[in-house]
Amino acid sequence: MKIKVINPNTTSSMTEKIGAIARSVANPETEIIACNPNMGPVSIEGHYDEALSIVGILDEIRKGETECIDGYVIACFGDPGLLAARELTKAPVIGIAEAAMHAASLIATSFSIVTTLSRTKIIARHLVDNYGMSHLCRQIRAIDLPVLSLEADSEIKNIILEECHQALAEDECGAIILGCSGMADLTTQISAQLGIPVIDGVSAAVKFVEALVGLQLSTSKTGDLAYPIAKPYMGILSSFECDR
Ligand code: 2AL
Repeated sequence: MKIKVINPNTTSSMTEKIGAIARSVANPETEIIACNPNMGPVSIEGHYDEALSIVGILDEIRKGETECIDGYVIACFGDPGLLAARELTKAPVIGIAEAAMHAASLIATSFSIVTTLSRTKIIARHLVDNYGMSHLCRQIRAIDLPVLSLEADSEIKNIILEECHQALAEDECGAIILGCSGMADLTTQISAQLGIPVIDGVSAAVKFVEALVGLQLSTSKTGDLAYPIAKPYMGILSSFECDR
């Protein structure tokens, strides 16, 4: 099985980290293809970044359809472009926020999210509400450091760990979700120190894709997730025209 893990930002060091985590949890016979678009923001930290990252994500899904990909992971905690991506393919497409929240809901009756900048908390809140997880989500916390500091600053691990300790002490949460794909490599260490489940959405999404493919379940092409309606696309988006 081939799973394409798309880091929607254009920072290749993050893509490599995400790919390594995905490979570490994937079944031995699963091939992980980690990639990032060649256009778009270096990190996704707001609605504008998200909106413009989606074009690159959809381009990677479109290419994936010629690469015999069995399933896709969108590895940004805002799950940008998730439903649009599902329109382009029959293969399962899983966002890391939805994967993390669904995984948390199966092993705990409450969770808190620890993310990067405060301004991204509203994006996580919208997703929590959209996914019907409001009754489980105790708190959305931010370390107030940018996404790319996760690449540059080794001290940041301690800041995230401290925020997770506070979540455990103050939120009455049964699990913690790390709300950025750049934190994917920290779950084991933080979970061991806190003694509660700490969930990384990249790993959860890979395992959900494997499960869905194993169950021979594909994205429904009935209704709103049907392939996009063929029509002209103008200007710089003309190559995104769908002709099915
Ligand atoms: C993210 C993420 O997962 N990747 C990125 O560039 N921005 N989301 C976040 N809340 O930090």
